[in-house]
Amino acid sequence: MTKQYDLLMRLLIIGDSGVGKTCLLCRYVDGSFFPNYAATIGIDFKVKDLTVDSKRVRTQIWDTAGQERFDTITKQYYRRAQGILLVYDISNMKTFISLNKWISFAKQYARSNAQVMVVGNKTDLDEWRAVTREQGYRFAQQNNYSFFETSAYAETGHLEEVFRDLITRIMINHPPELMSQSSQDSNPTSDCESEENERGFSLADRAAGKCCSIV
Ligand SMILES: Nc1nc2c(ncn2[C@@H]2O[C@H](COP(=O)(O)OP(=O)(O)OP(=O)(O)O)[C@@H](O)[C@H]2O)c(=O)[nH]1
Ligand SMILES: [Mg+2]
Repeated sequence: MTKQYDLLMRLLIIGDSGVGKTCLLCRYVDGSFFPNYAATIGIDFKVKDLTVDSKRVRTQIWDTAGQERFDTITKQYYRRAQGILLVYDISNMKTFISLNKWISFAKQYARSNAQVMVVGNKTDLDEWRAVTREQGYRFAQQNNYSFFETSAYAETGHLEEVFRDLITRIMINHPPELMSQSSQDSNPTSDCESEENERGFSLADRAAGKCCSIV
């Protein structure tokens, strides 16, 4: 059978509950925004294919629950990720301070060469901004991570740019053989065992291996 892609990458989205991780994923993959808040239960993923530097890249993007009660489950997914998006809400200082906790998890459980990007979300709420762009940038720089501000709500949130930057960094820092196709990779739903997210992915998506949730 013809290979559908050259490289498979696993990206992980982490950060406090409510910062907009699921909305960022939906905006990036489906181009839509859900204003009604439904906390992620456990972990979900979506798949997006794109071409970067003439390589067909399949990204499996894992969306974790930010609520502390799911930490034990979500930590199990750090190891498989080549890239991590560390998200905070620019209108909520507490979520920015929490990045220290998420970084310590990433350092403890992720691969040492995982590429990390700090993402300040909800720039459309600039009126209520609590974390300056400079603070976000400096924090990322101190940790040697890249930095973006964006908005899942606004269509001009530059999400394509955010993900392309992360994918390019991964391609530079990871040996290609670690991201080539394997039988397990081609059937990501084999990782899934249990209930659907409260937000509810369709059965068709699930059957196509495009999403799932694990509690
Ligand atoms: N104004 C604005 N609201 C946003 C944005 N992104 C997300 N939200 C809202 O923030 C709330 C939380 O969004 P989610 O994406 O569910 O948050 P989460 O980080 O996935 O939360 P958990 O699943 O609990 O970890 C929802 O009410 C969203 O509508 C944004 O860019 N701008
Ligand atoms: Mg969520």
